[in-house]
Amino acid sequence: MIDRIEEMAKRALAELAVIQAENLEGWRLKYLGRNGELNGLMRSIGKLPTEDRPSAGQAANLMRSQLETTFELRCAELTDKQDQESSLDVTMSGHTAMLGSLHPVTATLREVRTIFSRLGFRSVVSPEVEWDEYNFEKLNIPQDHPARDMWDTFFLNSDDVPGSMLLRTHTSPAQARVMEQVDPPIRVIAAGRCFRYEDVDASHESMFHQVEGLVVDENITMADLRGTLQYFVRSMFGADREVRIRGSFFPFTEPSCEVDMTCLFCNSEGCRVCGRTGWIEMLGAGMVHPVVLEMAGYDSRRYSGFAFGMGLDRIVMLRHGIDDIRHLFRNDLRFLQQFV
Ligand code: FA5
Repeated sequence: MIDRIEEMAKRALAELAVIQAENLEGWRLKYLGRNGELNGLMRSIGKLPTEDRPSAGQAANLMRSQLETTFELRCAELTDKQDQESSLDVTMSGHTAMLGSLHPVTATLREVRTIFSRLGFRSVVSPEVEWDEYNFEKLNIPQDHPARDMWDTFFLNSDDVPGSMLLRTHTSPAQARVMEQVDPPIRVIAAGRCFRYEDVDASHESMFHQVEGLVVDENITMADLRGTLQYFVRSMFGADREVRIRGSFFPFTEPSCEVDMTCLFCNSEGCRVCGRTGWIEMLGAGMVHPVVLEMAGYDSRRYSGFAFGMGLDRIVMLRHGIDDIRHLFRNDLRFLQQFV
């Protein structure tokens, strides 16, 4: 009997050594199952002479525990192998990566840059944290000028003069910075964040974006300003848009103007968006003030120029029919995913 048990165990272990994962359960039933070979042998121990039964029973129990242990080890080995192989399975479908997308303000800014680059405008950057000198003084807005009230902002304490550093209220300081670095001809745009102490509502934020434009050369006139902005408006909003120029005031341009375009929503019929006027305000602009040219070291009898500053967020709102500027900066994915 002991020989038969040993022969059976040898065969079982040899099969187990080369078995594939899908055959493990079959092997277990064949050798260790209720009706398996080992139980068959154990049942026949009862028919042995009494004196042979203990040694045969002992041998059978020893074999059962050896077969069970080896079976468990083999199961673990094959499962590990399967895991490793499956992690390298290049045919398995992967996890879908969450793709980000451009914020509507960034996407629109890229388009604005492309349109102006076609007219030969270079894009420059200018600091968001600015000196009072560039945000105001060099733009013909001295300390006590009432226009400062319109552009109140967040002041920072600098080491030298407390309050002389601030978060810029517009992108116009870029004008002074560019003019102090290069000689005409100049044709640049500068875009970025601006900050104001603001009564926030659907069209006013305390942080918003502007795009500044500056052209300085000999013989630049209002006609160049109008032609440039008309080209921009029609490229951005369609060839049928008209542009209107209204007189206005900015301390750093003379003459100054506001530029409107025909309302997109009602085709100039008059609606809620355009306040029933048929026109939508786009930006502030004007001819660079001779005082500003002189402060930059230019001869204002030789050079003239125009500048404009438009609210980028308002352009985004017009393009996408967004009725509240605050949606743009709340980082609500339900809003942002509409622009993917
Ligand atoms: C200016 O900031 C001037 N620097 C523009 C300029 C540049 C004039 C060059 C002449 C020459 P104003 O404060 O009007 O102007 O702002 C220009 C545009 O910025 C506005 O038409 C509007 O579209 C946008 N804007 C102003 N304040 C806010 C605000 N709180 N939230 C969102 N957009 C704003």
